[in-house]
Amino acid sequence: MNEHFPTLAPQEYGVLSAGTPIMEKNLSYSMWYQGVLGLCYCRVDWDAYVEGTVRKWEVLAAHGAAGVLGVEAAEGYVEARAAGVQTLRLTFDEALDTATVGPAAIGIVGQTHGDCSSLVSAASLDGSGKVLTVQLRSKLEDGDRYTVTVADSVRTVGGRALAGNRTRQIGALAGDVNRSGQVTAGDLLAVRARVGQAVTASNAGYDVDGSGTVSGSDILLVRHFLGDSLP
Ligand SMILES: [Ca+2]
Ligand SMILES: [Ca+2]
Repeated sequence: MNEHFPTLAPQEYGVLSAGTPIMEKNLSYSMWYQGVLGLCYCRVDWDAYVEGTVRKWEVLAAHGAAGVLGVEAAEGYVEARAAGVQTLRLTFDEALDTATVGPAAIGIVGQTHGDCSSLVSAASLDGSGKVLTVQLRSKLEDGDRYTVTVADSVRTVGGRALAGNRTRQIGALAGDVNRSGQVTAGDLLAVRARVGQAVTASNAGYDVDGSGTVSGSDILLVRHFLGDSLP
């Protein structure tokens, strides 16, 4: 950048000061800084546009006749369904290079259970190349917080490294439907308030037993987990 916008040495500043009216001098400096700032903004916007990032993390589980439903997992999400965390779906904003994607591309480390990456049995892209489904041999042990990481070896179809955050912290605590980190009476009440609702992706977390309906069975199951908590 200095090649195109050389920093003025003090003596050059003096020459400019001596030969230029004060208003004009201030204007020239203002335009210089605006130009540099403009270039910085262009660079930031360009990166956000061209580099692949994970746009959505979801945990999938079966819900009877309602089918397999994904619940979006924001940072710190807690999976409350008894099926636990066994299938993840990551949506990217760019198609990934299939050759760089596989079970080894996903790392999972539990706060108390340590490295669980060997549980990943498959990581496969859909036809668009943007949706990655991660399958585990068995669900993650209940009662722990896990950090899921997409390896930095994953590349987009264009050969670029991923940008942005490649990790997500996900807790596994059956019955913690309000994601407080503990299974309490509050979770029982939250399920009770939804009894009878048709199960969709927006309320699937309350169908704790995965039956496809929110019912008294889910309340009983949450009661079974009362007192459980995350580390
Ligand atoms: Ca709770
Ligand atoms: Ca149910």
